[in-house]
This record gives sequence, structure tokens and C-alpha cells, in this order.
Amino acid sequence: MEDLFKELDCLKASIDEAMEAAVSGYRCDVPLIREAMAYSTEGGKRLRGAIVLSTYKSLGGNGDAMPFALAIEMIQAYSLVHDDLPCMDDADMRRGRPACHKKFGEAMGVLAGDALLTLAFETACTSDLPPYRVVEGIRALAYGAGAAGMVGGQVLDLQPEMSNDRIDEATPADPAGQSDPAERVRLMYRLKTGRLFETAARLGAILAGAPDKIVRRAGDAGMSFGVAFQILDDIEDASQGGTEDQKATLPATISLEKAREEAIMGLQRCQELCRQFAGPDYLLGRLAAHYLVSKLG
Ligand code: GRG
Repeated sequence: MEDLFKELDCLKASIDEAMEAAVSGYRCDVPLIREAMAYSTEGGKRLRGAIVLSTYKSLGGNGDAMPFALAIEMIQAYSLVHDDLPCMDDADMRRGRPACHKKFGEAMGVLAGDALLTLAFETACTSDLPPYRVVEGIRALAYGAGAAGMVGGQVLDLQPEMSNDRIDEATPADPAGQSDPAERVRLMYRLKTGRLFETAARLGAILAGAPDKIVRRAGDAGMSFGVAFQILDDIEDASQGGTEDQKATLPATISLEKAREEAIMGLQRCQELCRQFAGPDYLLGRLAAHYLVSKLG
């Protein structure tokens, strides 16, 4: 496990350094927005960026995938800034310090998120990898972040609150058409959290020029990991007497024990897929193995 931590630390350090240069060094005439962006991009674990870089390398990439690692981490940061806003999850703290909107105000929270989302695409465009791979990567990023991915998942997550507050009576109560509560939660996890991990692994494979079959397998592995990651987060919350009881979570819907089993199955599936397409040394498979032992062992 020590090797895994070393590798993660090393990838995180390189992403942190490149992020600081990309955001604090960004040329714009409005220092306040740059300050809010820099604040919001500091301090994450950089798992998604690390998955981009390690997948790229494991599949034979020998160029620089960093612009895409930064892009996915900027999208991750934007999603957290917006998720913390009073109109969403209304959280005061993020990454161990006041959330962006608590430090800079609500309007700046909205704008810092917007600016990070757009900077993600500007940054991805600076990649010097073959242009057709860059375009495919940008498309994958947009798909993962948007209505078919994270934004769609966030809508499902907010729906219980939204239904009390519906402006348009014609809005379907169940936007995903999922009437089974557990299936609805699973879909929400796949979109809200799974999709960005899926995108991270797919990006590494796309940029390395891997065949479609491998891109799909990498994406499946990322998705399995991401859904398990979300289940583990909710299990941790539930076992600490989590307060979000109005929110639908898998532990609350199917029981803690069954949710735990699903997380185990997801991580095992991730491990198996990773072994098949990238061998035993691939970071994502080792990360899944680590989570199995440290969080579920
Ligand atoms: C606002 C469009 C929009 C989307 C928000 C992912 C998300 C959607 C909200 C996050 C809610 C949340 C805290 C979920 C728990 C699991 C999770 C994804 C945690 C954050 O990811 P980490 O732990 O965060 O990788 P760091 O800070 O390390 O980047």
C-alpha cells in the first residue's frame, strides 16, 4: 500500500503545482475572480486527475496529459463550489475551510464555479497531444460534466426538495422515469459521482489512443469505482449519524449492510476490469483494492 500512497502523493503534487500555475497565473483583468478560483481549486485529493494521468501512462501514453487532469479537477472544483451554495446542498465548509460562497459571497460562488467550468475547457485546449484525440477528450469531458452526467445527477439529488417547490406543475415528479426508489438512487450515484470517475479513466484511454473496447472498459472501471466511492461516502455519513435524512441515499433505501455489499461488489468489479485491460500495476485497480481493505475490510 505504501507504493500506492507514494504514487498518489506524487501525482497530487504534480497536479497541485500545475493547477497553481494555471489558475493563479491565469491572465485576466479581474483579480477577485482569480482569487476565488484559486481558493476553490486548492486542497482536493486530486483522485480524478490522478486517474487521468495514470490511465494515460498505463495504456502507453508518453506525452503530456496534464491539461486534461487539470480540466477534470477544475470541473470537480466547480461542482463542489456550486454544490455548497445555499440553493443546493447549503454547506458552510469545504476541504476543511469555509466554502467559496462563505468566503467570497454567494454571487462570487456562482461566478467562480462558472469560471472554473469554462477554464477547464480552455485548459484542455492547450494540450499538445494529437488534435483529434484532444477533441475527443473535450467531448468526453463535456458529456461527463453535463446533463448526461454530473449535472443530471445533481438534478436527481435535488429533486425531493424541488418537488416541494415546483413552479411548473407539468414538470414530471420523477425526471429520470425511475419509480423504484433504489434504482433511482443508483442512477443518481452513477450520474452525479460515477460519471466523472468514468470520464477520468476514459480520458486517459482516449488520449493514449487506446482502441474503443479499452476506452469502454476503462470507463466501466471508473464508473464502478465512482459509484462505490459515493456509497462509501454515504455509509460513512450514515454511521456518523448523518443529518441529511431528507435525502435519498442507498444505505437509507436498501439498508447499510446491503449498500456495503454493493460497494464491495463495485470495487471488486473495478479491480477485475483494471487487471484485464491494464495489468496489476494500474493505479485505479490498486486504489479499488485499497478501499476494499481500508474502508470495507
Ligand atoms: C453542482 C453540477 C453540480 C454537481 C455537484 C459531485 C457533486 C455534484 C457534489 C458533491 C457532493 C458530495 C460531497 C458527494 C460525496 C462524494 C464526493 C463526490 C465527494 C467529493 O469528492 P472528493 O472526495 O473531493 O474526491 P476532493 O475535495 O478530494 O476533490
